[in-house]
Amino acid sequence: MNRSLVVAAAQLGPIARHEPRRAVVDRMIVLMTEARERGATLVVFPELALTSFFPRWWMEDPAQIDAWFERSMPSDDTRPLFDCAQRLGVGFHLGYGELTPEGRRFNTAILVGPDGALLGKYRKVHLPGHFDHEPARPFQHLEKRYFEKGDLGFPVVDAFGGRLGICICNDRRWPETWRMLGLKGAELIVLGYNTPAHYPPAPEHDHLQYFHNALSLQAGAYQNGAWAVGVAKAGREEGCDLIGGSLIVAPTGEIVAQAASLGDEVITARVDLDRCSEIRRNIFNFRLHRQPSEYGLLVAED
Ligand code: CDT
Repeated sequence: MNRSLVVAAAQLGPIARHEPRRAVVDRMIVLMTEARERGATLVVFPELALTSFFPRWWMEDPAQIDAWFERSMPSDDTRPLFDCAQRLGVGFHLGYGELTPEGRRFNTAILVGPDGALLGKYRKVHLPGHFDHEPARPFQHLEKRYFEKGDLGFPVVDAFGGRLGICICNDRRWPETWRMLGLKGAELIVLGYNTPAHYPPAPEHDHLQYFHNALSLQAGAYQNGAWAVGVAKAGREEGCDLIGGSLIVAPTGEIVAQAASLGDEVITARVDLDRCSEIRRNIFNFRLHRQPSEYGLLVAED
């Protein structure tokens, strides 16, 4: 059985604070169409892809906060993206702010099949930033205020001829994320990110922001023998620079495709899922070489 597919990373450039979702969806449809023309059957969009990266703003009014979230998926605004995917016969990954019927807020990503079916959902576990207003910062990073920690664990989904895993942005920096997905057999791990180029608590690392992104994806992919696709929301968004450089990484840790702009851009790569075994049968043969009896501290609470 041929287990290869063309995967697209559909990077989005900046989204203005008052840009309507429908306008963003139109941009996404253009990218999805180009991806399909280039042979893709899976298109990966960024984290919180439908809006500006709102955790940069302090907000107190619950109604104002809720306005950044989706109460249903698809919605009137997002249905054209689902319709386009079905028409083109492509699946996609989409990150968005989820408001549940119980009023809970999550930083969520879904995987949708070429027939429009919801294949999987993930809610971000590692929420970076801070809870309180910190006016000394040039911009806020209030994910801890606006989102609850995800409650779905690290699910994997059997789809597209293989096993897929999802994580979101800051999750990619944590080896535990990758290993959880790797232990579950994920062969293709998709993720979106919004990463400011300036990190106010440690500005001496600003020049390393892109390096740390690539480092995390390359190490995570290699150490678990999985393909990885990381997709940026990029460019100067409401005065805040976000790194770009969306990338597709092979199980060997090699970058096989990389975005060159800070705007809307599609990159593609042919992903042969059988290549995961190059790593998993050898250097990272978990069954043969892992030593879990020595790793207890990794799951200790303190
Ligand atoms: N969206 C997101 O998780 N961004 C963080 C920014 C750094 S922490 C303030 C990231 O890990 O890229």
